[in-house]
Amino acid sequence: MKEPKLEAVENIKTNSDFLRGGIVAGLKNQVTGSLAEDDTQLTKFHGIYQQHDRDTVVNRRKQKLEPLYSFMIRARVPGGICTPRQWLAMDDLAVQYGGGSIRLTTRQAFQLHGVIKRNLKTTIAEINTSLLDTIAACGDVNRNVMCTPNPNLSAVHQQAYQAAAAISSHLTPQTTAYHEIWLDKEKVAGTPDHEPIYGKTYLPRKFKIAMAIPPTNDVDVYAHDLGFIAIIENDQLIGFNVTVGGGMGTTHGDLETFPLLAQVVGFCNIQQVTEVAEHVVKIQRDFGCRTNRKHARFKYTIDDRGIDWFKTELNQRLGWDLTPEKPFEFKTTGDDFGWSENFDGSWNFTLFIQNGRVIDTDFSPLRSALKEVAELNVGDFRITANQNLMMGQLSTAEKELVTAVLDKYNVIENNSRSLAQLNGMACVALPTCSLAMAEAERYLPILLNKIEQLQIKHGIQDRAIITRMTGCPNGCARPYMAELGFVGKGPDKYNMYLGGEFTGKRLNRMYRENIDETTILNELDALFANYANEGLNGEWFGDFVIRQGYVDEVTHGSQVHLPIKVLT
Ligand code: SRM
Ligand code: SF4
Repeated sequence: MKEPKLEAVENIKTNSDFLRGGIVAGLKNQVTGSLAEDDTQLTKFHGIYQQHDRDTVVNRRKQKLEPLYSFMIRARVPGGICTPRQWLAMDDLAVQYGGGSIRLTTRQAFQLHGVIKRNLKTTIAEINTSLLDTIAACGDVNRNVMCTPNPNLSAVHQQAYQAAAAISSHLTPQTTAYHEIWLDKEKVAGTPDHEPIYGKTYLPRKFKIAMAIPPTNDVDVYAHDLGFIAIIENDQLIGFNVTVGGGMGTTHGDLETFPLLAQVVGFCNIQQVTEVAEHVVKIQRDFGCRTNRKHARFKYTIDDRGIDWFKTELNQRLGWDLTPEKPFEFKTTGDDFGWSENFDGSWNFTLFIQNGRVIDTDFSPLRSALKEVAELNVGDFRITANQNLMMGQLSTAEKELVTAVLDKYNVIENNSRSLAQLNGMACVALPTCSLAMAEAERYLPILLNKIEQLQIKHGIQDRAIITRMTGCPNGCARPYMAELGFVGKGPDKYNMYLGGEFTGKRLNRMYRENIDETTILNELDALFANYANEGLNGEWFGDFVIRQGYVDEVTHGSQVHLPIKVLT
């Protein structure tokens, strides 16, 4: 039988000389604001996406101009924690090169948008000067390792965070290409590149790891290729339950693609975490599909071969067995806003940042406020997996200083938004994302205001409903985990999903396809009326819609896009 053809990206990686390709020459080419197609695949491994402004593309075409190319840079922040000085560095770069805006991502990282080619190298170099980096923020490698950022249980958090940082550093590509291209480091003659974990074709697809600290599942651990759930006994971290095989990305109309929830496969102790991560990654390197990128995520490797195959393979490679999983309980996926006190008497303040966009507007000088907080140089900054920001580890005196700045700029008001807004999350989508089919970041706040009005109408404004929107089915705001999900289908049209679980344990299911705002609001009006009348005390919306039969519970991700049960 003829061997299936490898995906083109596989050849690009193989022939790239460990991720160098023609990037250096492309950066020097001043004729175009873009890079060569093959190189745009490679720059992803360096944390850079070529984009163009989709708002202006038609007009520029009429003027016979090439699209307005620029680059999105993603900086890795393991566990989402950075210093005030690093925040200031990102702020400065955002003002100089990134249109005055910093984007906090759903994976606790920074993104700068709109960086033009001639500023790319300087921006990357300056990010590195601040001791952050961008390598492996994107590409077919392990990405930013997430970790619940809340330091309430300080000792446990510190250990879990250290484990997340250790995994991140252990799985970082070893090629020196990044340092040569962006930091002008000389390649040492006679030392060939070597990728001990990835090999020269890296992974078949992106790979994502999260560490959750119960009772908070803010990182949506079940949406990840590999997850670690901290097991705490007598206030001590004793190790982690290991989860594998989660992921969100799908393609409209292609039922071979679907989101999947990760499954728990056992328990390991703290010292074993990095070893487990390495072997899981190597299993995906060796068995992941390289002939179809739509089938190349680890979730399909596991789904195709079965969880028992995976456990045997992992235990064999480790040379020891994971022990049985230990009990734990998640209570929420959300953030606790406002001040909270740590067990050692220090303080954290969590600020709602709408869809992670840090920018000064006529209504709110948010960027300036956070810059001034960073200039105090106290505590640390923690990006949450819900795109919000925590200012952590502040003494009582520092708490007063931070409060004064937040008050001065009136941004503390952010936290008084409605529950609808506070529990909403949207991906970037238009105008920068080349894959967006509909608005998300720019539209969700508008829709949520209307949803809030419906909640008020039915007297359920005190019920938190996890609502997420993405501009396409790739799932960047993890919409298939939401109690109420919207996925862009075309301009102003969305598929609507119902029935995710408040603590992130269940996928939702498509309820209506390709609907506009009026239909969305009509549907919700009826649903909310029923929820107000028939909802049980304390019953989450996602549980209610399943109990009431609006959608059947999803037991395998392949059902997410199947027609719902027909209502009588
Ligand atoms: Fe994502 C691609 C933005 C989290 C699944 N994602 C993209 C790109 C780079 C579009 C592209 O390939 O050209 C988007 C850039 C938009 C822009 O203009 O900034 C993009 N993804 C984002 C961010 C910024 C969304 C946000 O609003 O915060 C998140 C950055 C995370 C980070 O810091 O690393 C982001 N993306 C996610 C998540 C959520 C997560 O990881 O927890 C997912 C779903 C989980 C998963 O991976 O299964 C996700 N992004 C995707 C996919 C679908 C992958 C798949 O398995 O099919 C794509 C498309 C692709 O890879 O081909 C994609
Ligand atoms: Fe772009 Fe789609 Fe991701 Fe949104 S979900 S950022 S539209 S790739």
